[in-house]
Amino acid sequence: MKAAVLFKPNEPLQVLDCELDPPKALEVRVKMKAAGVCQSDWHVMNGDWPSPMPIVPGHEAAGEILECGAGVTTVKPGDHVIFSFRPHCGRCRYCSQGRTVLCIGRSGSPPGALYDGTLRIKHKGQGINQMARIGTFAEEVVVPEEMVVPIRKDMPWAQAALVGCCVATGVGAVTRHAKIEAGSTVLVIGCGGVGLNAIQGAVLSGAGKIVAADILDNKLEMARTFGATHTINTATDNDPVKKVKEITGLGVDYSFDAVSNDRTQALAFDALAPGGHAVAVGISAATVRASYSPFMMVFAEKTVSGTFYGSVRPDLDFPVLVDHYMNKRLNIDGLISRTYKLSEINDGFKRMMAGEVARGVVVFD
Ligand code: CXF
Ligand code: ZN
Repeated sequence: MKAAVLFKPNEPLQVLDCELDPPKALEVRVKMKAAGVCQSDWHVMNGDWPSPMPIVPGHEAAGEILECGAGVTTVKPGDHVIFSFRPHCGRCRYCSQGRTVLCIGRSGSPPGALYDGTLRIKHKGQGINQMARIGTFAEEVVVPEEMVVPIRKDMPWAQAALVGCCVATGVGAVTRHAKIEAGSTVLVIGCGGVGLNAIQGAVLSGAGKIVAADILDNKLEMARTFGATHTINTATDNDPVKKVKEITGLGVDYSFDAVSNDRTQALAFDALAPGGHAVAVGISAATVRASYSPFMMVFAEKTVSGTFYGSVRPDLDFPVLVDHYMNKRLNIDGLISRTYKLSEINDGFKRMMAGEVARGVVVFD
């Protein structure tokens, strides 16, 4: 089978013929059907996030179960699944609380390998890691059973793939993490895959004004089609906080930062109304620091929090998000700006970094 392999940060991916070892107990072999191209893959590829090498990047995908190892009970060959990039043991204190994205039960195992520490993808005998233990830019993968969520079979593949990262993260940030009230005013910073989904999460929750901020006009136009009522280009507007207050009066009740650098975090905080809540959603490079005014946190009772994976519980939330799409309550078609073959993967990253696409998706035969 073919897989796109990164041997060193800042090198292009190489699409190579690889071997795949069969699933062991509690593992499944999955045929990849569609895989989204996400900024997080780029963080691995450019060395922002230290990762074991060589590695197959990719973590947002859907596929079909081909084979189940001993003891697998939740899926069977032929099932359609969406990958969940967070393992959850079901037993640790966080899983017990229902906060499965914080699971610590698997933290002893290496990040790019199966739980027993072995690598299943090989190229000429050399073991290849799988990003987030998935590695979606491969025709087939072996992953732990708990990292796939079965879904209805009438869900189209490319749309299903996006549920696994940007849809879950953006919608979940609003509906599962912040749990905004109907009528709330909302600011969303960064209108890529995650930000557009935060906007539609706000629409689903009955938000009032939804202000979208980005540095690119094409992204802001897209934000309008996803439900933003107002837009701010922060590259050309020299006082976006003032603009948010002109639109909303006091500032927003909730801000969602899909970028999470020092400047966007400052905007997320400063644009809040008294009592407001700023949520960091996007994952920055590990070195980024941000600063807030503790004075305002106290006197204006502002809250700052972070959400990982939109605080979703994949087994519960993915099938619901899929139903929302099938019932036309979520727009996923509009996120898919381009599709690629696996052989075009490097072009997919180039276009993402040029800001040309909301999401590019690799579609497999
Ligand atoms: C990332 C987080 C770290 C593992 C891979 C996915 N999240 C979203 O893109
Ligand atoms: Zn992602």
